[in-house]
Amino acid sequence: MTIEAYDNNNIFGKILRGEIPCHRVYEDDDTLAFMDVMPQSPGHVLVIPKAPSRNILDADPRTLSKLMPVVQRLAKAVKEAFEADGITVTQFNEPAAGQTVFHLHFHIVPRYEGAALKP
Ligand code: DGP
Repeated sequence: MTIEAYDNNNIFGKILRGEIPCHRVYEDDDTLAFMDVMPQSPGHVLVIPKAPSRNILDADPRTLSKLMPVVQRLAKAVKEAFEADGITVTQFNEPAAGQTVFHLHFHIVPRYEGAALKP
């Protein structure tokens, strides 16, 4: 299977370059987190590496090693801030798996007992 090359023109690349706005909730040298514009639940956050990875299939393990502790930290913070009963962390790779923006990202989605996600 061949993975397409990273394309700088994806929307999260534009957010990283400051070409389009976002509601940022966390940033460090390697990572940016911001609110999803189409939240599946209030408090839906996206966490992305600053390194140019299309998805997890082409990501450098060093990129992932910096990203995952932030995903964990933000999952805990979002759970507390939104008083969620649980947190779903999802991540999609390639169109067949539901990826629509081709810069690696993790979804952090607050979940509540008995509540379905928005489609
Ligand atoms: P995925 O299917 O995993 O590739 O989801 C991409 C997510 O990105 C989706 O939940 C909507 C979100 N999204 C798309 N465009 C923008 C944008 O311009 N700003 C923000 N904050 N989120 C976006």
